Amino acid sequence: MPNGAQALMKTLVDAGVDVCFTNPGTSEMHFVAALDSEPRMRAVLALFEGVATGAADGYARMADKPAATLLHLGCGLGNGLANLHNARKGKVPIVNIVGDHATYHTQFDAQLQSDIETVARNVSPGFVRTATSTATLCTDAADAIAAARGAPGQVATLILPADVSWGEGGVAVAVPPRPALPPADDATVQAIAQTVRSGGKVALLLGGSALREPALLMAARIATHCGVKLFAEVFPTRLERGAGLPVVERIAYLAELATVQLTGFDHLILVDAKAPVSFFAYPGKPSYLVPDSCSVHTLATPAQDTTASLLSLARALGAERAQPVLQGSERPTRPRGKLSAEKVCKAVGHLLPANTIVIDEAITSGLMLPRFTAGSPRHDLITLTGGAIGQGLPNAIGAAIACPQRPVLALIGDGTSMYTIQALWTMAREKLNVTSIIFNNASYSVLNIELERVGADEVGPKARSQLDLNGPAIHFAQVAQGMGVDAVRTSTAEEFVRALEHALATPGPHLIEAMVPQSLSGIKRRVLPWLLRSLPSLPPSVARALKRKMAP
Ligand SMILES: Cc1ncc(C[n+]2csc(CCOP(=O)(O)OP(=O)(O)O)c2C)c(N)n1
Ligand SMILES: [Mg+2]
Repeated sequence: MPNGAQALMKTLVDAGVDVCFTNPGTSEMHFVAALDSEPRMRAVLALFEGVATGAADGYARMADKPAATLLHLGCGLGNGLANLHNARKGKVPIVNIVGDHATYHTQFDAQLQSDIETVARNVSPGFVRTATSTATLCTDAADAIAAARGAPGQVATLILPADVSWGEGGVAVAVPPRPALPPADDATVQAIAQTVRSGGKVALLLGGSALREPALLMAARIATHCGVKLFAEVFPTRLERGAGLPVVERIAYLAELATVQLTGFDHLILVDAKAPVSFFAYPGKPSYLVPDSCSVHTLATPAQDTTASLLSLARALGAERAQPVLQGSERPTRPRGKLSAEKVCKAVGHLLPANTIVIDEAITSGLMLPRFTAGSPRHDLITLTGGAIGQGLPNAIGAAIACPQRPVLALIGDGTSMYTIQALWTMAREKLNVTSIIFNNASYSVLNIELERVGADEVGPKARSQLDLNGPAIHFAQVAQGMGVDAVRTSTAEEFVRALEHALATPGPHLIEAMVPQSLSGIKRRVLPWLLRSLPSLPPSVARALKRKMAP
């Protein structure tokens, strides 16, 4: 008879959950031991829980099925919380397994005792369960797996007490296949078709699963046939883009620019997306970004089949056979001279291999990435869904494990990279085909902009130093080499291009440190708040042209 952990392992892999990102402790030792009882389970060690949870997130975004995590009690879960938060916002499925003290041990309030369920509820509102017996453990696990991959995907937390894990008499349980999602009902489709035909200016706002090829193609048919604009949510979980795919305009991060994009529309139709709101509140500025004169309609919720819903809408509009407009193939030229963030993005667009998984956590250094990669060969783009930085490097681990044949390119800010820099060690250990590009601008640059935007008028040296990474300066190539990753520091575009060519042609992980000035500094940074404030008073066409220039 297997013990609880062995039966749990079988339940997981039988349900297709065959990768586990771990950072274990004593309470998880029976789970760790059970890994060898199940050859189908791949176990990947992360040296910080934020790496394990972010890897599980990146894995599920690319594999379209959950991985498991293995975390150590409430404290380990707490360390992993930021990336579970990003997964929750991206509706990404994760089976989040958290070890706990033996059930009879909790009464003694030992050193690591804490309220795990309370920590978990923040990122796992739909499913938190503490297993209470070995006999029922796998039923709990099956429920967790079903919840994780439910409609929509979510983080499902299963708390695993040590004695439940080591107890004899575990019984593996089969998990039923994921039920098909329903499409939008006919009345909704007809009402929205009527709205589209009404003659007003209409936009579709696509999010979640609607940013994958089948839904995008259907939306693009509607767009061509009916003159409808296509927007994508600001931070997609996974966006399929590039040459041969439909073009969608992402809603801008800066609320002022998003307002420019949405001005003039009479109807906004949501497809697995939320009506746009400002990332933060700013004194005197609106939080809700949809203009008062624009009405919002929902074609499909995250719990519905977006492709089928768009197909129904296309049929209702006679658009299902329209030729969608697709992005043509075009690449920027090879950049030259002193390196800048813009030239890094240009080099990426110049060299991007087909089917690359691009992870954008470059913050201010990635502003030109969408423009320079728009016509590159088709690729997937993963973005920072929940705004909690430190997602990108861990995501790259998971994406590379989910798709071992595809190159993974992670573009990461220097400040951001330091949250989960240990991810590099796991990349080296697992020999993953990941190229990490770190933009070393020695600054939390974006926060300098935010400082001005929130209207903080007295900015002294103590405030400035909270946003400055220059003392001591970090040498990322050396940091990476210290963790076993092939790495190089580059200061010119020529060096960078050579390094990227080498990284893309050579298996295993690479890191390229790009020494760059801040993208928005000096006069540009000082003018920005003024420019943003003046946008509402400019003619819409001028405002739109400015938006395209600032955030293409
Ligand atoms: C978990 C978490 N902590 C802090 C922040 C606040 N924050 C947002 S961006 C940022 C700095 C990013 O710096 P960097 O990666 O160097 O990008 P840059 O601004 O220089 O382009 C910080 C600290 C956050 N978003 N998430
Ligand atoms: Mg920086």
